[in-house]
Amino acid sequence: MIDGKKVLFSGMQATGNLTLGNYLGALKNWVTLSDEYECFYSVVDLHSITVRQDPAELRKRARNLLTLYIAAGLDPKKNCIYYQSHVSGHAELSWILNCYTYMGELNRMTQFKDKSAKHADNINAGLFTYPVLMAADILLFQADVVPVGKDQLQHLELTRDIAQRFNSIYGDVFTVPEPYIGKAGAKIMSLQDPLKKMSKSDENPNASILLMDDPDTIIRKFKRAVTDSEACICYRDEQPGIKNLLDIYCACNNKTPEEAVREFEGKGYGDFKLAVGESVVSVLKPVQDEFARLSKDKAFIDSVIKENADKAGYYATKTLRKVQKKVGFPERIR
Ligand code: ATP
Ligand code: LTN
Repeated sequence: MIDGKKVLFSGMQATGNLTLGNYLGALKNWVTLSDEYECFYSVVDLHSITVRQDPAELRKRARNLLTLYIAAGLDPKKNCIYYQSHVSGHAELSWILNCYTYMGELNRMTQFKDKSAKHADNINAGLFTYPVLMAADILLFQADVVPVGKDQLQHLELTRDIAQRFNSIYGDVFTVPEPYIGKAGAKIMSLQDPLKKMSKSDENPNASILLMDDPDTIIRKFKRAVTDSEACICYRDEQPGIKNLLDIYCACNNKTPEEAVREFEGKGYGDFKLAVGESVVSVLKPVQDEFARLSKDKAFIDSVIKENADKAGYYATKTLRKVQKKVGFPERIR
């Protein structure tokens, strides 16, 4: 608890261009939750180097991502928006938690299996222990709730296990966090293969809607979206392409699948795809405009970066000192 409010932590990697999946699955919920909780939203650049990055490009993407958090509607006065690499507590707690995590647990992580298959030439130890760093991110702020897409649930479960294990040895040190999965948009699928998640690292440009895509591109990608020959706008697993488009439509318009199905009764796929595309354009356009405006305001973004790193550092140090004491490190002499 901070000032009587429950704590929320979440983060995104500054790798690749953000997709509609990142927006509907995560960022949009962050904005909704930001009034209710004391929020920490990090650009998790320590995570990004688990796969090889171009340094200048990473720096640029990280700044763009931080700007995008604000453009999407997170007020930096109310929410702590900062770079993970500016708060050394993440790495320090991560080391400690490594010693309370089992190889067997990490071996089961599906994201590790997927990413090591994708980057077979660079299966580094960081990629393997990445879920421990994620646990450290969350536990460092004693977060009660962590809004993520469904693909991150396994990491959240591990975080809870680590916290409970630590607490059972040393007493109540960590808050055990709960995941928050939004009702709509928790798993947006590829427009070209609706059985695969929409991902920023997909090589097919038509598979993902990028947050910065212009309206024509968005509409064109939706027109080309893979569907089926059932000629029925129904919300069911047997029609994964249509189901995904309905999910996107619902997330953009805050509707339930039943409402959306009723709305499109008797309509053809062409009209439906156009309506989905237009909804996405109207959701993304204000974010894009605000991003363009904020990107020009260097002094403002710099001040956010500085102030919020200090604030995050304060809370991180509080937890870290407590943990260091519990495990038996000597007290600092001042
Ligand atoms: P990559 O595909 O390159 O591994 P990513 O698109 O999964 O990256 P992350 O930075 O790992 O991006 O994810 C940021 C947030 O967006 C996480 O909370 C994640 O759960 C969410 N997210 C990512 N893809 C989707 C998706 N297709 N649908 C819903 N949420 C998603
Ligand atoms: N692992 C996440 C990003 C991430 C995160 C976190 C999300 C890193 N640390 C803490 C929530 C809480 C990902 O790849 N999407």
